[in-house]
Amino acid sequence: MLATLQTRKIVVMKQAFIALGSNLEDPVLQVKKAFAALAQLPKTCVLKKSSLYQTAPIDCPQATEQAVPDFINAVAEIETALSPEALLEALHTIENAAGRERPYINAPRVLDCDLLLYENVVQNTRKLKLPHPRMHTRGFVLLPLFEIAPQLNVPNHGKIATLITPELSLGIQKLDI
Ligand code: PH2
Ligand code: MG
Ligand code: MG
Repeated sequence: MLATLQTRKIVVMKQAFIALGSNLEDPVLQVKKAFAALAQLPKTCVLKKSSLYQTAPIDCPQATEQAVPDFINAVAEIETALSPEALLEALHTIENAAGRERPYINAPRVLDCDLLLYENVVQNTRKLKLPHPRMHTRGFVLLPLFEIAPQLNVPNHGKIATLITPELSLGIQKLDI
């Protein structure tokens, strides 16, 4: 009988923050669908969702005469038992399911899901860099992140409140939806 007993499984949940962005094919809908897709991930719960923000494109080359459309950005706090690498893989799967194409760097996109932070992990591998290497310079990440985690410390960069400057907040509008 003893041989059939199972050992108890201990699941340790880790805190992570995900940035969402879209500037193609109904961006508001894309970001809302992405929140729902995060909630469907295995071993994962969505703890907080920021408001949606309309943001002017930053560092986006213009491939044609047409102006680059504004983005909708948001941030989610999740709790997950996935490893950072497994979570990253899952985020790519969500992007691909939304129809993400990558014709050139920072091209307009249906959906971008970036892993910003995973606990206080600092890592710099080819596959994954934590914290996200540009997050501390981007208002479209910092403002929604501050909304849901005002006390947050970004490893290597300090308190989120000190990272937000008036210049980084230009061209960003919180939406009432
Ligand atoms: N993402 C980028 C580059 N520029 N600009 C805005 N406003 N929002 C984004 O999500 C964004 C960007 C690369 O991922
Ligand atoms: Mg990105
Ligand atoms: Mg990305």
